[in-house]
Amino acid sequence: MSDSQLRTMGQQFGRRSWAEPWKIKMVEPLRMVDREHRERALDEAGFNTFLLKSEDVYIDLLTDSGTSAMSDRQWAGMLLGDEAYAGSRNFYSLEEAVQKYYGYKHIIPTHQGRGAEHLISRAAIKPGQYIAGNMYFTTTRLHQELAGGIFVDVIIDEAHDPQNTHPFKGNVDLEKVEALVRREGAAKIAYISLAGTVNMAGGQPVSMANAKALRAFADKHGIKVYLDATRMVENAFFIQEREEGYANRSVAQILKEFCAYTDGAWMSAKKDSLVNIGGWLAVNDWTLFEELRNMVVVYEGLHTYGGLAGRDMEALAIGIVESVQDDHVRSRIGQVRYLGELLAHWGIPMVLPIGGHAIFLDARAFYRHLRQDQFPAQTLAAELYLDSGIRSMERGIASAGRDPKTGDHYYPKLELTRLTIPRRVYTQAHMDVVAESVRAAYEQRDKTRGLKMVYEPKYLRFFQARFERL
Ligand code: P71
Repeated sequence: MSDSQLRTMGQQFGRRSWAEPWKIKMVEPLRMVDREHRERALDEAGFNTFLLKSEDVYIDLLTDSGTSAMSDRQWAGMLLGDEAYAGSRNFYSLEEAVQKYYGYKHIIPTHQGRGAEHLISRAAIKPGQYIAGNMYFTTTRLHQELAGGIFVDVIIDEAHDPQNTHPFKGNVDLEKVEALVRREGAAKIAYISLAGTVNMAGGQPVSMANAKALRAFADKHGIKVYLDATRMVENAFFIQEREEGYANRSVAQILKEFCAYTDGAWMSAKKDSLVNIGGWLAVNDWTLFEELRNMVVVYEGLHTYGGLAGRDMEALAIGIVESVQDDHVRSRIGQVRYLGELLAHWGIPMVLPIGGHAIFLDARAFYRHLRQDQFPAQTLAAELYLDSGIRSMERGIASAGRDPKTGDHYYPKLELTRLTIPRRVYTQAHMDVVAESVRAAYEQRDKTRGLKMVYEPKYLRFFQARFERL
């Protein structure tokens, strides 16, 4: 071998290179627009990346939700759609896949995650009750609050510190739950809301030991545990990688064991399960299931389609099987890690350890001269778009919204800009372009001005809020 300076990624990391366990058979051309066009587009979008037209975006890292590439098998499944109003055979494929891989008894399809959140929140929360959760998620907490519940964050403190490298930063702090139970009494706790790879913490996993301990705690007090299974497959990969005793268990085995410590789950299948639309709700208790099955016909559709077409349910059933393959998860998280390692190597501030679905840039550390109510993370999202047409998402003060009691902004500890990687969509070369753009924004950080909010909708304001430069 010559002593050329060019080295593969694997060589740079001192290992053999790996590659994706698939090849590309259909492509979607991307449109590249110039800086002047981007300035106009961003202005028209009120500096909110949610309001950009997808056509004006080059590399779209807004979300990993519903943005995955389906496989040839899934597309073939679309043609097997049984579009009967009732009892579609695709519902039974879906039910079987959820039972087999997640292990719950009774399944209700929903159009996406928040459809399921709506139903479980209404059925399981009495007004005035508390929900203890390992960090809030926007739609989850909103549905809990709309049902009259009060959300209490019980994630470990490490999760709020971007630099802390705890391997399971998604863990529940049992002492915090215990304190809540002592203060309010177990009857005032509607349930424990446990999420896999906690989104707002940076895609950070929960350990199996924590899930087990939580189960024991919940049993002692007669409290239910419901799981947000949206990215639970990715969580299972981290357990395989990091937790003693799991290195030789498959992702599928770990997933099923973890779910067994919970009483039910809701799912946005648009993430782990590799589909563009879909969700479900699953519980083991028959009485609760009957209530949910009754409610789904009011809000989503009949209990054998829940707002989905037959073809969507088939693609989802196949997506579940593909999603739990070890090779798939390893390369999916490996791509996120590739981008993260480049950025970390260049000293870019971000949440560590690198999470499952995204890189979360620490916007507070980018823009030390901006106050949090000058929207640092929103500013960084705008700057990245201007630099290269990359679309990211604010996950800071704009996303956190306002305290319903006082009307003040919530001031979350984490002020992050998320670069979310869709599954099976972009290549390593795309990741290189993204990394260089982040570096360019970082180099400009001292010259960057913040934003002010000039329009604020009442619910989930970050979706439609508008901003102007200060
Ligand atoms: C994400 C999304 C989609 C989203 C939602 C709200 C604001 C911005 C983007 C959705 C989730 C999620 C978790 C852990 C439930 C949902 C709702 N995430 N739980 O990260 O991450 O599911 O979108 O299918 O209704 O971009 P839904």
